[in-house]
Amino acid sequence: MKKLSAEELISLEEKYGAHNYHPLPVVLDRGEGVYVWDVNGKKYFDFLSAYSAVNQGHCHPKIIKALTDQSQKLTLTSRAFYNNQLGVYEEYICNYFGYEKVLPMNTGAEAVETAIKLCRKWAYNIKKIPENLAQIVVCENNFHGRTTTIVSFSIDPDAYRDYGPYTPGFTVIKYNDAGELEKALNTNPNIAGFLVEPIQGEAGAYVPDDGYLSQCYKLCQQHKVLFIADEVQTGIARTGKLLACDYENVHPDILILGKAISGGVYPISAVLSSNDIMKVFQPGQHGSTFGGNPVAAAVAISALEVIRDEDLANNAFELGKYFRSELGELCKKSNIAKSVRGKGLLNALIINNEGHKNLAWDICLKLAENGLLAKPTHTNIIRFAPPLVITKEQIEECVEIIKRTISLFERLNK
Ligand code: IF1
Repeated sequence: MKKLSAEELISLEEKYGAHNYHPLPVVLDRGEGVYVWDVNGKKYFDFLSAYSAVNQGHCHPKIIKALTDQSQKLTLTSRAFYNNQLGVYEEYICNYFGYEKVLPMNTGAEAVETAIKLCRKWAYNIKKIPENLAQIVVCENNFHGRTTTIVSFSIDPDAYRDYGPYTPGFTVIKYNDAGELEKALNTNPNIAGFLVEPIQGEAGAYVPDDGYLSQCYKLCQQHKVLFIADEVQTGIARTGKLLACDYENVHPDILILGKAISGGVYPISAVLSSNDIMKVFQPGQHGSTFGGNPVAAAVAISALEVIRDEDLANNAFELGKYFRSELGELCKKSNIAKSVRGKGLLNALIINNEGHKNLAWDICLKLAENGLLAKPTHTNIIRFAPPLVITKEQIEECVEIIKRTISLFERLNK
């Protein structure tokens, strides 16, 4: 079979794929650790990590071994029968994160949906909120996935417009303002849960003030409201701790994980909680054909082992500090780079795009040319989130690439 060129491969997607994405014009065919290679053999640092799914690095040999070994033995039984991997995984992940029960799903959005259903059922069965009156409080600028219920409480028109009628039962409040949550809790007795991202990813690695999460957690406890953390993006060592909530010693009533549970090898998500909460789901009341399949179970155990064996949370913590301090220096001298924010290796550079609306996109094109892949969000923000296996030497090289690339735009802008 003839090898297709990058242009040919892009035009196939253009012609046959739905146009719900606008990718950088780079066609990848191989990945290893922090690197990916395009079809022409050009090598790049991956500073997106598939939106923080590839925390363990591309094609980590240990995770790939778990995948290939298990996939040759048994791939899927459905949950109509037991399999010899699931229970072992359930015990492993519960102990790993300090929970009593897990409910396995596949994608992040499914896990969020699961958490919403769990919270509502708990509200009616345990908290005794009158039927159909349960409210879940969510935050402005949230991103929790793409299903119809989840987009019902998005405030981004691209995410929700023309997808109505919308699922009711959600109250949107300002992020990073515990007083807003307190007000909501004091005015409505039917609040069942508070669903929050510990750091807002889509909003551009927007980090709330210290104390915000722990205050919200305390308020939830006082009002018998479930604190539900969406750590799909922030979890699994990305922010320099195993969970972003660990920074404030918050132990969510419901914890939602996805992406890096598999190291980007397989779609795996999970909802973790206590016996008392999870017991509201009885047989037949929730499920998934693929959730908890033997391949997923084997892959997830090995992906979580890699996080621990390679001490990736600490690496993300240390190298994240270094990265922000270097980019902070750049911002002091630059008329393009305004500020840098983030935690661990979930970071964003804010760009001054006045008079050059597509500046963040153009910088990303230039970064790619210079061997580093990153993706803009909102026209003026560039996300920098490399695999957590990156070394000090590698990240130094990346800082140089970023500085050199930004400097090209300084000259043009003057
Ligand atoms: C896309 C953003 C990142 C998430 C949180 C649930 C989900 C996500 C906190 C749903 C997914 C992704 C999806 C991806 C882009 C991406 C994203 F820019 F849209 F916000 F990472 F920053 N909770 N985030 O971040 O997980 O169902 O996708 O497995 O292309 O939509 P999913």
